[in-house]
Amino acid sequence: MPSSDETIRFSVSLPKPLLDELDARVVNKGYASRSELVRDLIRERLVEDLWERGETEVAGVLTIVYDHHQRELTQQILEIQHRQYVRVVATTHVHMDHHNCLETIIIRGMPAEIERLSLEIGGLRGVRFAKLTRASKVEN
Ligand code: NI
Repeated sequence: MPSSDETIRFSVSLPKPLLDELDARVVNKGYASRSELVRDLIRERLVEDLWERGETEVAGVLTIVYDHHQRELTQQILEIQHRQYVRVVATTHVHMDHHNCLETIIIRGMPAEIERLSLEIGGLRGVRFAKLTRASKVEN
């Protein structure tokens, strides 16, 4: 019986063009091996599936760039963050120039709630960029 963290080697059959794509990615992204890349792809997919199923608490990082001169925008962003259905764990604020602020907001909660909060903040007038990075703990 293999232990749970044991690495098991198995072979995969791929059409040649797909393998070429894989190898090109290994080189371009600086992976040490095909295995390393395939492991990352599988983990990425597992995290995506967790978000899609929506049954487990996950974490996300919302990155926004906004114009802090836009009236009441900063206040609106703060008020949305203070709601109870998700937990804002941390925020980092960088004053980029005279107009623009960049903020990263780390959020924990159920996927749908994090998505909702991100859409709400991203849709505020004066928010010029909003991107949610979907993350989760990965067991293996
Ligand atoms: Ni600022």
